[in-house]
Amino acid sequence: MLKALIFDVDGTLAETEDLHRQAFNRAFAELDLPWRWDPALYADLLTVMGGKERLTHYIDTHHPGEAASFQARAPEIHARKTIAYGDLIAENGLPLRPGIARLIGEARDAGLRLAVATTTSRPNVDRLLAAHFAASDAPFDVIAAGDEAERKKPAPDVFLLALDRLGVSASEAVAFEDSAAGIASARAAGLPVLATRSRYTASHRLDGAFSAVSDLGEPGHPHRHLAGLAWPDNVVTLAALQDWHAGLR
Ligand code: XBP
Ligand code: MG
Repeated sequence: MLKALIFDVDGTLAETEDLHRQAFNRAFAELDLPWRWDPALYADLLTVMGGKERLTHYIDTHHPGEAASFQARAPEIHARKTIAYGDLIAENGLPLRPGIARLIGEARDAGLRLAVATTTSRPNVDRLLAAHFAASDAPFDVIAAGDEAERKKPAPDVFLLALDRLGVSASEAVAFEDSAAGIASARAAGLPVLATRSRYTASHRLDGAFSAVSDLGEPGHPHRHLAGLAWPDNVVTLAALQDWHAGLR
């Protein structure tokens, strides 16, 4: 029986990655670092999951001669980036992706448990959710984020942590992801994965997902089906998810 839905955050709940990019650039400017990540460079850097890890990868690959001094500052730069991200979320009122609020509501009405399993830092999750849900109506029973998991995606750690905290098995849940690394992480945790491709994962292979779509869709605003299982009226509903999941046994 389907007991829980587990959502990735960046690129899945909302198209947040470009705000992360802008937050890095804002932190670089505030710290007088002559660096600027344009969308093309950021898309390349996104192969490294985790903002701290992404920053140190950038320093090692783009500023090897000064790596020692800059690496020492990486925690400070990333902390400043996280503050900038929170400001950008407040400034931009970033919408949730199509179908996210609807499916979350359907799941809650049906008594399913909801979790987040993300590589991003916990403050970033809190700020995004606070922009869309009242504190008294927070939808997620479990949030597994950032450095709580020993290894970043594509390791399964953060999804295993979410399952443990939910108290359900992988066979009782479905994961939602937007990236190749996220799909690999959820699959390594034994979870079936529904992939909703995002702007920064346009070139990603979504192999491993049992269904890949442009987004969850809304009544009257059908998604584009990309691969795998197709959905009635091109809208992912809880009822359709439950029907598919019941057929797995
Ligand atoms: C996406 C990530 C994160 C964000 C940046 O996480 O890889 O690193 O890009 O956030 P997910 P931080 O898709 O798993 O939500 O700087 O806080 O890492
Ligand atoms: Mg993601």
